Amino acid sequence: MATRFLVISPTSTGRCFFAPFNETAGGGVDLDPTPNTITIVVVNPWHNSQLALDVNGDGQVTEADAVLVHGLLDASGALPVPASASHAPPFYDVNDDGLVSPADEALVRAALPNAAPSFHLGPSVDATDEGGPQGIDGWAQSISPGPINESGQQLTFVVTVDNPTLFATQPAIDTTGKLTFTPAPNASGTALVTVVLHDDGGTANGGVDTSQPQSFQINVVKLHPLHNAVTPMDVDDDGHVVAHDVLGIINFLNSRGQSSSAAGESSPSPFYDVNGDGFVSPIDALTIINHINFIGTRGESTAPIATAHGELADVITLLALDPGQQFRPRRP
Ligand SMILES: [Ca+2]
Ligand SMILES: [Ca+2]
Ligand SMILES: [Ca+2]
Ligand SMILES: [Ca+2]
Repeated sequence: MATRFLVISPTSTGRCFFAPFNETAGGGVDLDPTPNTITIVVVNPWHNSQLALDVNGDGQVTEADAVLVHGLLDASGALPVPASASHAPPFYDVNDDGLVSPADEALVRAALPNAAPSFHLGPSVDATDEGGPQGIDGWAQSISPGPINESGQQLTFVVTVDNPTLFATQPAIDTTGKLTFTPAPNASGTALVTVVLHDDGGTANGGVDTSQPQSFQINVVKLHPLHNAVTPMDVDDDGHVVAHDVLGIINFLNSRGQSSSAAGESSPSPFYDVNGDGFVSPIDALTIINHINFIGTRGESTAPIATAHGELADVITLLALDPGQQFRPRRP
């Protein structure tokens, strides 16, 4: 129930008029000119005087009430309550100002509990262990904090991975939906990545600030099987480049042949393919030998040089004479 105060001055004829709510002045009712001030009580037919936020009159304040108001709004911004309106739902004019405007929708939405954010995942992703940092713009789509009145909420993707060893930098998704991660060199396998989206709208009054989880896969393929993508000459991946790394290659060649394809190897290590050409050959052994010799002559290495193992001289001599020759180095 709205109360309107209307000041009326008598006309020159001694008669005056007033206009009912939302009607054009002049079409009203004759009044006795004696009083010069009257109070007119007007009922706003599009205002729910019992529960102002309950637009559809069902006794509850829900998203449906906001949707009703939103559906009546247009580019004009504010629609006057029609004079012909009857006092029945929907009661669009929440703030009882005689207009249906975005302010009415905002009042309803402000009273609603926080709606869960939502998004759509992109497809599974393939990468190689040597691919370096990966970035896929717009990978997550339809990122929303909820209804339009929650557009100011801050969003955060929370990403968990069941196989974190596959990554040098763990997968992450920013608020634009860009997916980033860096595969770990030498890694291979599949990670199941689970994603939820949080907003900062809170959980008061039954609100929900977290989306349902969604999952996708990142498949990491080792680009060069049997090749150490981190330290190519460290065949056994023990952190040192020494004669034992050479011997690993020699033994592999003796058992498998002079030049063996690295493709199809089920085990990613030892890393016999030093030069990463897809084959294990005497060249791979020579690469390490030359390196050890070079470091040794420069006197720069404090690493355990191969000569300490006693086999290096044999390897150097035989491979230098004939890189294609088969031989079995002497065991200590
Ligand atoms: Ca209004
Ligand atoms: Ca929300
Ligand atoms: Ca090593
Ligand atoms: Ca090779």
